[in-house]
Amino acid sequence: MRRLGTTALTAALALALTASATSATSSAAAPSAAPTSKADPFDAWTETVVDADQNLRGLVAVSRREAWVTGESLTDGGPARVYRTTDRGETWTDVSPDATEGLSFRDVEVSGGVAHVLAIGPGEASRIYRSTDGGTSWTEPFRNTDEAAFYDCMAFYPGGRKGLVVSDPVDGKLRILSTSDRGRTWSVLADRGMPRSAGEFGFAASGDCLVTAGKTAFLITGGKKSRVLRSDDRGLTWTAVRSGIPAGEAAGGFAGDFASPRRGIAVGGDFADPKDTTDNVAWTRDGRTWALGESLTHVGEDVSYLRGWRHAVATGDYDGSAGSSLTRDGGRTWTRVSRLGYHAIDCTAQVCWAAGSEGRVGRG
Ligand SMILES: [Ca+2]
Ligand SMILES: [Ca+2]
Repeated sequence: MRRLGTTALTAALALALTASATSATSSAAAPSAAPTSKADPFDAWTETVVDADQNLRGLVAVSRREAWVTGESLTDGGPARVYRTTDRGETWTDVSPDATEGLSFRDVEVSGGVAHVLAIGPGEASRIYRSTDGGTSWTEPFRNTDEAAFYDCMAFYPGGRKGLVVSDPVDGKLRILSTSDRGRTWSVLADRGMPRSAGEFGFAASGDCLVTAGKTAFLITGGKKSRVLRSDDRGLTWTAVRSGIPAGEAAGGFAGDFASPRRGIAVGGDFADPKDTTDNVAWTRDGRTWALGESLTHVGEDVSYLRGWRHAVATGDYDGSAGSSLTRDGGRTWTRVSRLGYHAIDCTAQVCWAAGSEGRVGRG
């Protein structure tokens, strides 16, 4: 029964996340650039609207030139879309699979030349699409048939051969789906090495509630417990510690990023009260213990390191709580650098990309 409750709660949250996009502030161009501080690798967004009917929560930055974004339609029953640019965001090509009406594409990964898109939701709404030709054609190597499962986030290990997807708890434990063949086939891992997680789940806010660094995978959770789970054996066994970000029905850690298996940042907040940003950042220097950083002044839906471990950008945009902030000290302190907020952010060594409400994409 608990697992039904959890599924319903998360499904409800997913709907809430979709609905909120319609009430988001309409897009506006980034304020004209202030004089650039050479010390900071990020200072402002340049924004374009790729498809105003899509709430974009999936994003992968492949390079300075190439990025992919994925979303869900703001029109009832409309198709979920996938867009790709290979010219620094000047043009975006619709590379969506067929028959995606009503789906929510909340995560995309490109690794080793293969693209993977995760559709989230209860039962058969959770699916994975795969393309080896840049989105020209797609296969569907996984469709969930377990009504108790609700997949949230996907991550691949370096090289792209092995990858994991996490589902909200089934029988009281987070469920892990695994591939060892570049996403051609997926199988559910045994849950013996997973701690119990009643009422704890991942948030499908930005596709980064599950992330990897080297051979280590991390899960950032919220709900009844707000924790970071760590696996050093490809998802078979996990250890859990509290992140310090406050737990709550729609609160906790929403996403994380790691510069290495030791250095990471988690961000979050409360989707039920997004203006309450108390203690919504945590950081680690050993990959095992977490300390709270200075709180962001906006909800934290995603975070991405830039170069090295000191600089990272956190962003979020939910129900009037929006902005982007830069840390220069690995997550301890933060400076808000833009009033523009997005659901997802991903930075390469040279550039940050962001994806958000009403088809807005930022580059900076
Ligand atoms: Ca992901
Ligand atoms: Ca991201």
